[in-house]
Amino acid sequence: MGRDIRIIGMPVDLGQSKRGVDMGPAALRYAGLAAKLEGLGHRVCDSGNLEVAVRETVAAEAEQHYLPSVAEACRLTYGAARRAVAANETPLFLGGDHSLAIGSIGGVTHEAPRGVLWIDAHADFNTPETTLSGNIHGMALAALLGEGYPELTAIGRPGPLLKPEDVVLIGIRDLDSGERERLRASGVTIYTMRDIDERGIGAVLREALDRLEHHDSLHVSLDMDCIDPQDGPGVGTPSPGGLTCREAQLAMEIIADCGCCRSMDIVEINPILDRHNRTAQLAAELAASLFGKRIL
Ligand code: Z70
Ligand code: MN
Ligand code: MN
Ligand code: MN
Repeated sequence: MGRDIRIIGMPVDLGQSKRGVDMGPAALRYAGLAAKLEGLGHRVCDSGNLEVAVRETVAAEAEQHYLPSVAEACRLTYGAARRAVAANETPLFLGGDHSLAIGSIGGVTHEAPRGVLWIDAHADFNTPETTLSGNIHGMALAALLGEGYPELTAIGRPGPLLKPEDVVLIGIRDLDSGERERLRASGVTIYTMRDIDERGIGAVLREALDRLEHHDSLHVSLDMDCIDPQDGPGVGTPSPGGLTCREAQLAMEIIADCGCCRSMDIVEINPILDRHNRTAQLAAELAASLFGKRIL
């Protein structure tokens, strides 16, 4: 039985510094995302893009790293996520930078918790105290766990939107020093690139899913900088030593086998830095694998 997939674009680029991430939703649409999912038997409905301030119109927020506008974008995303889940749809959020996940994950967990697979080179676990860049996309997961700017932790509902036992990080290889200390103390499960190199992506993914077994729904938050820059050059913060496209495909196929992924983010694609849209094309193929595409 196919799913009702709801595509929701959120072209926020204010959570980071490089220009071009706002073009991510278009790049994913041009890569044929909806047709690929329809080809698998799903019904796909595209809501277009949610509105977010254009950087040039909120220059006065620059010194606060655009916190008011990022928070507003997350509130809109939260509402759209909540409505999709209430309509029994599977929302697919197209970023934009990873700050949008405060809204998407907050909204999809409004009625009931779900497990989160956060696949990223980074942990996005900074707070205003530990950040070196000031960029809010590097604080998104910390905010979901209730730590950081009150403007971000108050979105949607009071209290932490996730518990540490609801979250598994995969693909991690680039942490700031204060962020590393916070992450170690947090109780979230972390699989670094070392774990993947030593044990293989298949074993790591199966154990990650076991860790989230107490949830019957999962959210996959896919930061495309998890991919090695050789295979996915079109991201704002490329980090060497990442997942190959084959490892990422296998990860998606193993998650698909569990049948419990009910929402997804695809974030951080920067078409200006990409080559012939290949990072968006890979992301669209990964989404297809996550939602049931099989080789045989
Ligand atoms: C760094 C920071 C980051 C994504 C880069 C990088 C964070 N730790 N997150 N790309 N998605 O600025 O906080
Ligand atoms: Mn990220
Ligand atoms: Mn990242
Ligand atoms: Mn739980």
